[in-house]
Amino acid sequence: MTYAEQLSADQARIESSIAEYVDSLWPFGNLVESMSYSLLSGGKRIRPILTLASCRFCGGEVTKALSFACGLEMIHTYSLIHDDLPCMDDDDFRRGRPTNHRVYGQATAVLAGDALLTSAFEVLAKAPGLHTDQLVLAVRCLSEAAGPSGMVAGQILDMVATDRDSTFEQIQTIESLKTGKLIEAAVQLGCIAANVEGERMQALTIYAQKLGLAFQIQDDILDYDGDEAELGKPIGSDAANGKVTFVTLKGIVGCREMVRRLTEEAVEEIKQYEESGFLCWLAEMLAERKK
Ligand code: GRG
Repeated sequence: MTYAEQLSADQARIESSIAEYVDSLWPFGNLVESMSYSLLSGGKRIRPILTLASCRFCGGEVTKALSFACGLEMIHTYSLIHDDLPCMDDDDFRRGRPTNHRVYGQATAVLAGDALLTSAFEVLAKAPGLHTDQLVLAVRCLSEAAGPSGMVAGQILDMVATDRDSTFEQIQTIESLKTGKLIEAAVQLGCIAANVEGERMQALTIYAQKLGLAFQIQDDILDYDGDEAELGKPIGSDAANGKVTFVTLKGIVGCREMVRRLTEEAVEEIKQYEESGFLCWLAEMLAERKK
């Protein structure tokens, strides 16, 4: 199987597992419809793909990592729904479609996000085929990454960083929390599912830190000069909001260089391992992404 085929197969696994979970819910009002609208709307599934790939890299059975992967994607989806709300970024489009609150209204969008955040931990705690210790470790890993010392901390720092004098280090700190922590958790959840710690988990965590930063810089590049049709949302929102980004601090050429360097460093961290092929390929692919 080629790496591209493996990626498609894993994406299909994730889609059907998420769809199965949503189908199992009792459709109170339009809550489940609103959750499904954002959960099953063409996301790239990068984070759950990383979880499955890390589990494989550690010699684990990928089916054992599937619930962790889906729970993580639920957290990511909740964060996007809430981030798009009028009280936050006030965005009208995501993935080429109206944002959740534009379709279902703000109150339902808030509840859909809340429900996904809660469902994520339900799905983790019920992951089949794993020891209770692994389930507890996974819940701990994801709650630390998503909560007030992780993604939510990054979001509040981003909200208050209206200062046009923000430095590169300040922006890097915000992004490593807001975007980076879930990407780190993605690989760590794969290790936990495979019951592997130590050197491999450490190498994967550094790989994820580099990858996460490159991913965010690429996001800023795409907001500056991406293709709106391909991205599924208007570009230039950072500039319109007067946001300090990696592009305003380092310029487009500087940002492209940083993405290249960070990708090389990420690959360098894991390439000594025979099983690293897919993860190295994925890092290269993300550096070239257009959406
Ligand atoms: C509201 C608590 C709370 C947190 C929001 C992650 C986040 C924090 C906001 C998302 C805003 C944003 C555009 C961040 C930049 C990087 C990023 C996370 C992009 C979206 O992730 P992708 O590209 O999205 O993986 P898809 O659509 O593929 O799922």
